[in-house]
Amino acid sequence: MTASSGLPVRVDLLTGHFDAINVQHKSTCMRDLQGVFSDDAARKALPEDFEVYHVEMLASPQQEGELHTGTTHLMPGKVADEFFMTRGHFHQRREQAEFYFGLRGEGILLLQPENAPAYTEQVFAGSVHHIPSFTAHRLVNTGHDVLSALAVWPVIAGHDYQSLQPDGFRIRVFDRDGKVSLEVAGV
Ligand code: M6P
Ligand code: ZN
Repeated sequence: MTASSGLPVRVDLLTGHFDAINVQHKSTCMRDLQGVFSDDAARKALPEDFEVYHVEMLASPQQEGELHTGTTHLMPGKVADEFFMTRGHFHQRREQAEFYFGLRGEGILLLQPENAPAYTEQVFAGSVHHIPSFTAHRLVNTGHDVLSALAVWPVIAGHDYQSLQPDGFRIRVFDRDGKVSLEVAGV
């Protein structure tokens, strides 16, 4: 792969870190995740500047037909008994799909189609995930180490966080006495 600068780009497949110029970074801290975890009081009690995850992205041409490439690094940890997770989103352009590739750590990908029950896939080094169109997606770190996953998605896809409110994803992932427990929200 070649950056638009003409310089070569390298990704460390053990970590997902890019070695390229113009890598963009987006950090998501505890303060940014209001209403995401089932126990928001427990979230508020944690340090607000704790970085729950960050995304590093290659620079992509911003035009229809092009693709974004990025790696999400999600820390291990819990808010009360609920494992750390990304905010999760539908694509604004619902018909646009995405691929995730697990690189390190252990986790779960939550997938929630618009008009069908939610389901999950195990994420691990080497796992491959097709996120279909019309399907919201969220990463959950159920392990003790950083969970990193490479993602590729259309630049026109966009993020729609609002449509998951107020109920969020219908599956939540908890640590119950040391066991990973998938629980249907609101039951
Ligand atoms: C992946 C991609 C990005 C997304 C990021 C963090 O890298 O799906 O589009 O932004 O994960 O997820 P979220 O936007 O839900 O916080
Ligand atoms: Zn997406």
